[in-house]
Amino acid sequence: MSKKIINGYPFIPYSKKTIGADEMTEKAAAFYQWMDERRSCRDFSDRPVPKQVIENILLTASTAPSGAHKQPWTFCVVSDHTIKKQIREAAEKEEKESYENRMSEEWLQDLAPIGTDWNKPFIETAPYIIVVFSRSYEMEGTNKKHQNYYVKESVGIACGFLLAAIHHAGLVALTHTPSPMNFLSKTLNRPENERPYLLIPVGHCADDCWVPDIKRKTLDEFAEFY
Ligand code: IYR
Repeated sequence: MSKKIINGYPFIPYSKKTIGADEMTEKAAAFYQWMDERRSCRDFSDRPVPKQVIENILLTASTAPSGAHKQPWTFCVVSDHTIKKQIREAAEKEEKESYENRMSEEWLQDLAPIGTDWNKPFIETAPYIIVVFSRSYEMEGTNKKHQNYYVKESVGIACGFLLAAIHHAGLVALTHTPSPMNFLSKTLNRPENERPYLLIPVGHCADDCWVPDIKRKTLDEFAEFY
């Protein structure tokens, strides 16, 4: 294989088989239709999921681009019942406070069509909870800090890949945002350079699963072509 050196670092050739316009059009439409079937689910089954499936979903997330290729993320996978129960209790405590005292009237009204409240049983029901942490810096030894770049953007993109991989595997997820969520750092004993980013239950959807009847914006509503 040929190699070339840029700035003293190795580069390798990257070639992607180009496809014709017809096949491209078909593939893009098919992928959109498939992704359009994805829904955030709150009704989970406790049916087990092979660990290897979760591993491949995580590996897919890790193919995301990141600032200076720092890959500033840690995915903590929780299947242990005791830890899930602990996380549920802590999340519900914060969420109860949020729903009852911290969220504005407008926010609560905006959430009404989604049907959420402070109860989060899915944290215990789903076979896996993926808690995503962002890493703002890396430590070299005990003293030297190395900054990461565009951390929120990078971790957000990785979570997008994760959700697509979960959907592709025939599973469902919820991007849950308990707030504030610093309790997750404590419960999972995470280091100082990590901050919780999202809590994502993953599993099969329940036999009796309901999602809000909401519509997505049309292309005209969310895209501008110049
Ligand atoms: N964190 C709360 C509220 C909530 C926020 C968003 I953004 C949602 O899309 C749905 C709910 C909760 O998870 O219930």
